[in-house]
Amino acid sequence: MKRTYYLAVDIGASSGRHILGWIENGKVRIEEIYRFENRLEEKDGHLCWDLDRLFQEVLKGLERCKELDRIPLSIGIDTWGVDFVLLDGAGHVLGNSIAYRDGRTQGMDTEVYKVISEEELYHRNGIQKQLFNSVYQLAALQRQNPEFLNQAQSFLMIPEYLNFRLTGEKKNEYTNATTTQLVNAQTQDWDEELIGRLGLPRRIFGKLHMPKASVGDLAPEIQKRVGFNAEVVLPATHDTGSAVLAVPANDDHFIYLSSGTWSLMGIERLIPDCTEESRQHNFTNEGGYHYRYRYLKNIMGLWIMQSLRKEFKHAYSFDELYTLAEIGSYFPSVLDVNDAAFLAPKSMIRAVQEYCERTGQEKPETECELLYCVYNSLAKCYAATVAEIEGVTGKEYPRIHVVGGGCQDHFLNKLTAEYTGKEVYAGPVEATALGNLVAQMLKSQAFADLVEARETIARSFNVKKVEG
Ligand code: ADP
Ligand code: LRH
Repeated sequence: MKRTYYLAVDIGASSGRHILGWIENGKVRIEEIYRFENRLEEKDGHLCWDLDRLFQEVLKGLERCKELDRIPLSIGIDTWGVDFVLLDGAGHVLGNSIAYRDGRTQGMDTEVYKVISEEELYHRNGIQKQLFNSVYQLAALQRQNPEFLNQAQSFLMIPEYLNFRLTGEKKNEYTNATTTQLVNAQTQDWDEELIGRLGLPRRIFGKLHMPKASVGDLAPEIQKRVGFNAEVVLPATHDTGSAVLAVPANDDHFIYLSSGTWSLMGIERLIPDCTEESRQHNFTNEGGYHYRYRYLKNIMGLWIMQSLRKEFKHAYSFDELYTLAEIGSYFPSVLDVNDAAFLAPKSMIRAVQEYCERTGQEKPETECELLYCVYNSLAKCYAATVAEIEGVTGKEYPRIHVVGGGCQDHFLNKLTAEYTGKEVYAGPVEATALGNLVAQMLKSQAFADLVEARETIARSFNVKKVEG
């Protein structure tokens, strides 16, 4: 029987991948057909994404489909949230594609709170305060490059921009739009009043489309280059939204941990919680598939490990890293992993050491000490977050489902099980791409609903219980 293929292009902060998915004998099958690196680059004194290179990588992955003679019915792109580009009337990007870790938003919270209090902002959209949220990036643009906002005709998040390059169509998508902090949690649409009060040009924010909406066919010149046509479809274009779609469980007795460059830990809810208590805990209510909400916290995550590894003299394997961390397990100092010092330091080693000095703790000197210190601190933060979720919801959650690249980290999984006292399940690794595929499969009615899709995922992938 001829297979129907779907293609997920999932681009994270550290790597991007093209994953083909199909359904066979009642199971979802996936195959990675292309992978590429993603990284921050310094340009004109700012940390930026190279979107032209990323777009070329997207095309190379499409060409691979043709080489393999596996032409997808549809294509969906997801990426990290909060970052965006402004386009002028001719569709050209205005300025550099500055990334969320750049320092341009320093002090922008104070500027925004002159117009709207921090409390009211949260009560309107329920999005956790992160100084890199698009609302603060836009405030930075208003002050540093007002000409771009004056010229801008469209505001596109990164996946939307890549879709535009593929199809010529500009379509804004709901799940990623919620990460801007400009979408009202009750109306699930752009908060026009807030946008007006902030003095942002209303014209740049287009109609919000939900996952499963069509973007359009590949543009003729793209079809010529890649050798086929396919419909570009909107998944939950925010990667975390896609990842949580593919958590292999249908009950509500678990906490998920989407583990990659960031650790996103939380639960799914049908009603947002924009209360003052929730704000004080800095939980977010990101918009999800079918108007579900992801009630979660951002934890600095494996970014700290990625950055340490880049500075180490040897390119250790993951098994070697676990051995080194184990050797360092006597080391007592604990980091607040969410401290701003770890967001984009010049040297992560120095940032960790300086944090320990600043907080009167012993300074890690060896790779073993550094690794254990970070692992231990991350797992402690997971345990504290679990306690906060249980405190705020008044519910107990017996299980944690870890998904994403980081779910392969045996050392961290073991510590997480130990410190939280919960049953920890690891997998699927490619949850984000899977969630992206699920939205496409739901669109083509390969699944009746999300419950069926999640059941099928649970059946299709080897989800391992972590021994604590
Ligand atoms: P993102 O999408 O944010 O770029 P991923 O979900 O791809 O991130 O996860 C990347 C992280 O997963 C890496 O930084 C690394 O910490 C972890 N990881 C990847 N492969 C492995 C592995 N084989 N063993 C342990 N950890 C891994
Ligand atoms: C994870 C993620 C997260 C955002 C961050 C910018 O990749 O999308 O949900 O907060 O990147």
